[in-house]
Amino acid sequence: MTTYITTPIYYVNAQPHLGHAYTTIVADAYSRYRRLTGDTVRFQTGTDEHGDKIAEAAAKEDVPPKVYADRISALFRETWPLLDIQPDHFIRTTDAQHVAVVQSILQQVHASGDIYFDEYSGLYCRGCERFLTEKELVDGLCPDHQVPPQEIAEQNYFFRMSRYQERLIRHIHDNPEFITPERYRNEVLSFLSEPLEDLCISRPKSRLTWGIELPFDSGFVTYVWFDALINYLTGIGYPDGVDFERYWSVAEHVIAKDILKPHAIYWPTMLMSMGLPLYRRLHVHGYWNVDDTKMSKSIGNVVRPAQLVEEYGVDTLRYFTLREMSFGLDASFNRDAIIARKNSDLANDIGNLFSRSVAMLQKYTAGLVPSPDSSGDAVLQQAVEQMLPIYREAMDGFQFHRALQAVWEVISQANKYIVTNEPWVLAKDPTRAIRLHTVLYNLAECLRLLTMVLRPIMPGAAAKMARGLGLDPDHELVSSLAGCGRWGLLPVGTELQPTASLFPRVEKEKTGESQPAAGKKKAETKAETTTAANVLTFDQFQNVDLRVAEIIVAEKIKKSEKLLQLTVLVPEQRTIVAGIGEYYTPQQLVGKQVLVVANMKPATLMGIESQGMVLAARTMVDGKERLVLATVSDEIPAGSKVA
Ligand code: ME8
Repeated sequence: MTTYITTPIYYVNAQPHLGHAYTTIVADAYSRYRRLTGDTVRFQTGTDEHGDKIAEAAAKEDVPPKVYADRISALFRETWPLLDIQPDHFIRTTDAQHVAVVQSILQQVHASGDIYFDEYSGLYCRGCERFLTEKELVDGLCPDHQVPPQEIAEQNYFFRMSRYQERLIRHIHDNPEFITPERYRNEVLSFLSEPLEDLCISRPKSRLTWGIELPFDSGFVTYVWFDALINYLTGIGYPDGVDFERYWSVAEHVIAKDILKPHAIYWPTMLMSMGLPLYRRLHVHGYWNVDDTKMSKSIGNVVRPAQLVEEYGVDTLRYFTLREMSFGLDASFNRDAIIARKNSDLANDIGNLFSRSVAMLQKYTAGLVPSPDSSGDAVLQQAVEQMLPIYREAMDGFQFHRALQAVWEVISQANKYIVTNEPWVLAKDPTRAIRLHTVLYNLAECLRLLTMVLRPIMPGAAAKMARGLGLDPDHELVSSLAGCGRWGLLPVGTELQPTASLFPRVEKEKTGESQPAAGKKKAETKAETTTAANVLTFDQFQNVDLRVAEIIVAEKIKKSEKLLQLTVLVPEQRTIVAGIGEYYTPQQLVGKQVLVVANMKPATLMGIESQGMVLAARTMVDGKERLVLATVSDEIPAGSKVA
C-alpha cells in the first residue's frame, strides 16, 4: 500500500509556533505509523510565500519579498529536524516548477470556460486572504481575526465553483471518510446547503505584484488559494511525474479548522474542473490555545517549538501534543501540564517499567533474554493482543490520544505484573527459576512490542528502548508491525544493553515558573530560626521524604575514590551521588534496596546532579571510619515511604 500525507504550506509572515509544530508532528507520526505497517510513504510539508501578507511583512523589514521568504522558509525547514520530523519533500510556492504548473493549470481551466472575468464587490479579510459572506461575520468582524473586513470592489477573474456544488455534496455523502472528524463534515455540508458563490482567483497588479502572473492576462496575479492548494500536486511532480501516478489517488491532507473551507470546498471543486480525482481524506484538527487563551503575537503568548524541545526534550513534546489534544477539538497548552505528563506518563510509567525490567534481567539472567515456559501465564500477551487492534484503528483514524491510552493500559498492566509476580522473591528460590524466567521473558517481549508502537510517536525514545533490548533501532523486530507485530518473537538469548534513563524527571523549579511566593518563603525562614537546632518537631520530621530506593545501576565516578553514581528507583528513576565508594564496589550495590531522603534540594557533585541522599550508619572498625548502608529487612516495592 502507499500513503501520501501533507501538511498545509505555512505562510512565511510568521515564525514556526506550537500550532504549526502540532500539524507537522501529526503528519510525521502518521507517516512513521504507515511505514511501520509496511506502506511506501510520501510526506510533504512546505511554505506558502506569495500574497499581501508576505509582501507587507517584507516591506516592513525593507527587503525584497523573495529575500524575506527565503529567510522565514529556512526557519521552518530548520525547525522540523529538531522535532524529529522527517518530511520527504519540502515545497515552496516560489519554486520555478510550482509556478510553471500553476500557470498551466490556470490556462487549462480558463480554456475550459471555468474561469471568467467580472466586476465584484465584497467583504475581504486580509488575514484569511479571502472574501467572507455576511453570514460568516460575528458582530461585523471576521471571527478568526477579530477585525472588520474591507469592502472591496474591483474587476477580477473568477472560478466557477458553483458549477460543482451538487457533485461535491454527493461526493461527501458517498464518502463518509472524506472529511473527518464528523463535526467538520457536517459543517461543510451545512455551508453547502446554501448556494455557493464563485471564487475570486486574481488580484490586479496595481494592488499586488507578489504572486504568480495569470498566463492569459499579464495585468493580474493569482489569488493565494489557486496558487497554494496546487502545491499538493506540484510537490509530487504533476502532471507526468511517477510520484504523481503513485501517490495522488491516496492523498490525505492534515489541516486545522481555520482553513477548512479552502480545503473542503475550493480544492475539490478545482480538482473536478481539472478532471482529476479528489484527495482521499481531509483530517481537521482544532486550535492549540495557551493557558486557555488564543496564541497570538500581540498577547505575547506564542509558544516556540524549538524552546520546548530545549526545555523538555523532543520525545516529551511529541508525546504531550499527541496525547493531550483530542484530534478535532481545541486543546490548551501550559507548562504544568507538560511537566505532569513527563513525570507521570513518561518517567514513572514507561521509563520506570523499562528500567526496572532491564535491571532485573541484568541481575537475574545475566542480561540475556531467558527462555519462557510455554505453559506459563499469558497476562501480558493478552494485554498486548487486546491493545494492538485498538491502537491500529485509532492511528488509522487520527485518534492519537486513544491510541496512546490503549498503549498506556498495557504499560500499567506490565507495572502491575511486576508487583504481583515479585521477581525478586522468585529469584531467591532456585526451584522457581522457570517461573522467574517466564515472568522476565514476558516483560522483555512486552517491551519489544511497546517499543514498536511507540516508534511513530517518540522515535528517539523508541530507538533507545530498542538498543536497551539489544536490537538495532531499525531491526524488523521493532520496526515492522506487519511482519513482527505478534507475541513471542524476541529471540531467547538476546543480550540486553545498559541504557541511560529514558525520561529524567523535570522539577517545576527548573522552568523558573514555580518559585514559592515571597510570603511563604519568609514564613519558612522564621520557622527555621525559632526552632532549636537539635530538636525536631513532628511537622519537621514529616517534611523529610524518606523512601525505599532500589539501586539499578552503580558506577564509579572518574577521578573520585569516594563517590559513586547510583541510578535508583523511588519508584521513578533518579540519579544519586553517594560517598560510599571506599566501602562498597558497584557490583555489590546493584539490586540492593536502601533508604534515601527523596526531597533533598538537588546538588551537583563532580558535575553530576544528585537528586537525593542515601542513608548509612557510621561506625569505627580498627580505628577507621566505616559506612554501612541503611536498608529494609524484606524486599518491598521501590518507592515505599518510610514512616
Ligand atoms: O493558512 N493551533 O498558513 P498558516 C493549531 N498558507 N494549529 C495551528 C494553529 C493553532 N493555534 N495556528 C496555526 C495558511 N496552525 C496557508 C495554508 S495550504 C494549501 C495553505 C497550523 O501559516 C494549522 O495547521 O496560517 C493551520 O491550518 C495552519 O497552521 C495555518 O498556517
